[in-house]
Formats: sequence, C-alpha cells, structure tokens
Amino acid sequence: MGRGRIPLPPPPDPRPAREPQVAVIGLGSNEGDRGERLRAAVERLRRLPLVDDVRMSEPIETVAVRTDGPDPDAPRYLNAVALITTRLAPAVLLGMLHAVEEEQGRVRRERWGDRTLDLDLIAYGDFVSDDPQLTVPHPRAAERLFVLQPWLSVDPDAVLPGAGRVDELVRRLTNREGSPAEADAGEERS
Ligand code: A4P
Ligand code: MG
Repeated sequence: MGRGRIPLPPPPDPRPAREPQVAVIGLGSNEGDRGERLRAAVERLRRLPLVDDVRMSEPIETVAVRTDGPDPDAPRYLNAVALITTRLAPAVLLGMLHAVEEEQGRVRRERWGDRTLDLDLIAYGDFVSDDPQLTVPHPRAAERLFVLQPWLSVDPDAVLPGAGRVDELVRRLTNREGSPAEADAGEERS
C-alpha cells in the first residue's frame, strides 16, 4: 500500500426504498387542443420513473375561475384527475409535474391566467405539508368541484386528508351552489 493512503470509510447503507403511495394529480387546460394536452400529460406521467398504475378520469368541461371569481367569458377548462402509485418523494414528484407542464408549452404569466396545462399535486397518501413551494393537500382542493368530481369518478371511497370524504364534500358543494354546473361557476366565491 502506498504511503499516506487513508482507507475509505464504508459506504453508507443504501436508503430504504420509499413505500409506494397513491398520489392524486389535478390536470387542467384552457388553451390550445385541451383534450390532447391532457392525454399527452397522462402519457408522460405513465413514463415517469417510480410511477405506475396511472388511472385517469374522464375530462369535464368547467368555467374558468380567476382570482376575482368565475369568468364565463374566459376560455373554458377541461379538467381531469389522475391517480398514480409512486415511490417518488412528494417534492420530487412536484418538480417532475412542473417539468411536464413546461414540455407541454406552459408559459407562466399572471396567476390563474390561461394555460396550456396545469398539473397540481392534490394529495399524496396522508402526507401533509404547508411549505408554500409544496402545499399538500392542495389548499383549494376541498372547494373545487372541478377537482373533486373527477376524483370521485375514479375512486368512490376517496378521502381528502384534513377535509373528509370526497363524496361528502361534493354533496355539500352541490347542495350549496345548486346544480353541478352552477357550482363549477361559483366554487371560489366564498
Ligand atoms: N405549489 C405549492 N404546492 C403545490 C401543489 N400541491 N401543487 C406551488 C402544485 N403547485 C404547488 O403554481 C404556483 C406555485 O405553487 C408553484 O411555485 C408551486 O411550487 P403555478 O402552477 O405556477 O401557478 P398557478 O397554477 O397559476 O397558481 P396556483 O395558485 O397553483 O393556482 P391553482 O390553484 O393551480 O389554480 N379554473 C378552472 N375551471 N379549472 C382549473 O383547473 N385552475 C386554476 C389554477 C385557476 N382556475 C381554474 C383552474
Ligand atoms: Mg397550479
């Protein structure tokens, strides 16, 4: 052995694999070929590393909600929800969602402005975080029929951590606002 060579410390134990979790992704598009954007986004989700079992709802058409309320004159959204099983950490998953948005030509202009594709992390198992860069569950999900209805359609037993059963949230929002279509328009009023 050469002089001065210091033996390397043993390598650290490999990190234990993360348990798979079900993550709920909200998809929205109100610019360009909306249906194609959503389909392409889901195909990308299927190809992400450490992601499997991607299940997407049927898309629904909804009135655009702006920061000052619903705007029936703005281009309407197609919204859908995808359930994925993943071993990606929540922050890593959100970073990948942002990368997919960019691939699909998303330009960040004003908040809640028109967009080719918005991917929100709605929930990630029972994980809770109030970091502004990673707020989970999504802070506005409990008030949004355009998230809750497609979610319920792919998981009738869905639960939004901290807010309760999704079927119950949908029932309350539709009772409060009238028909589901009107509820879409009014969901950010309160
Ligand atoms: N961020 C923190 N937590 C999360 C999370 N759980 N999911 C941060 C996604 N992003 C999260 O996001 C702004 C910042 O939020 C990022 O830095 C991210 O790290 P953004 O996507 O750049 O901006 P945004 O989407 O314009 O803003 P925001 O506040 O996330 O808006 P929302 O809540 O996504 O609402 N109307 C209809 N009908 N359908 C829609 O889908 N979507 C919006 C956007 C408004 N109106 C809509 C719809
Ligand atoms: Mg967003």
